[in-house]
Amino acid sequence: PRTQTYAQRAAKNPNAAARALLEVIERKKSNLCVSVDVTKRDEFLNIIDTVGPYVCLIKTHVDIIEDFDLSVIEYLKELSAKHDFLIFEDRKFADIGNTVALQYSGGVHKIASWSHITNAHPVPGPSIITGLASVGKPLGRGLLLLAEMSTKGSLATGAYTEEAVRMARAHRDFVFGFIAQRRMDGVGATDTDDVADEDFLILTPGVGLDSRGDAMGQQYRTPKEVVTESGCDVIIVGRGIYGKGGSVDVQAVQAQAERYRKEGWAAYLERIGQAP
Ligand code: UP6
Repeated sequence: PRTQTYAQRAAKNPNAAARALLEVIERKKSNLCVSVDVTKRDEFLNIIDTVGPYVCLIKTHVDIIEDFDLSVIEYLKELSAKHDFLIFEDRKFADIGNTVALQYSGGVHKIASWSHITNAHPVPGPSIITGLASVGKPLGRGLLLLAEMSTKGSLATGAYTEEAVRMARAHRDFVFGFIAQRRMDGVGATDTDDVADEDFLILTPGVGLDSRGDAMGQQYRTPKEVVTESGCDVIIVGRGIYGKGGSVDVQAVQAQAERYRKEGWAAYLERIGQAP
């Protein structure tokens, strides 16, 4: 996968959500996912409408929106159709199967009904995948496991990361990739595992061009470090695009989105050995 094009990988991927993501990446020449971590619905929708043309994916934390109601989701879905991007609710599920199935399908947010992709911590073991798949698989959704984190002192390393990859390998009908900092092809595989045509997508947060971190343990790397050197597939950028939040300076946000899109795409072309 490291040296194949997104289009080549789309053609072979058995997971519908992964295929859809790879196809939109190729169509828009964008491996940029913007993480829209703001607390007011108007600002949330305004940023998404502004960055929409430049992204393959919008990542949300809907539970931080203060004035949330389901009309926010209706607008979000309209913007997804208007600008041609997928939606990823970064819910980081972490409970027993029965509870995560309820959290995924119900509550105020009804995540499964609108989010093409969501994610989970592997800490409870394989039952978390079974629980989420019972809701998401019939809807054609896809799941990412958090195999690593971008934060200083993260405990998701070594044997934990390897176990996460083994869990995913055993559930490739629903799990199509990882939140991680590097490629995971063949990680933790034994001699009997068939990993030859394994293609897990790697979506990577902790990306910034102007800063190496924040005051709360976040660590940033550049698109080149993430995509060219570590072989990741999608760069996830939040504050690097819209700063501290507040009022949205449309032109500045647009310029940052195009800047990160360009950097991410150039890093990919370099990785697959094509000159930009
Ligand atoms: N995120 C990380 N690191 C991880 C997993 N997820 O930063 O290992 C998420 C955060 C945030 C976004 O929850 O929404 O990615 C990063 O935002 P930033 O670019 O503003 O730091």
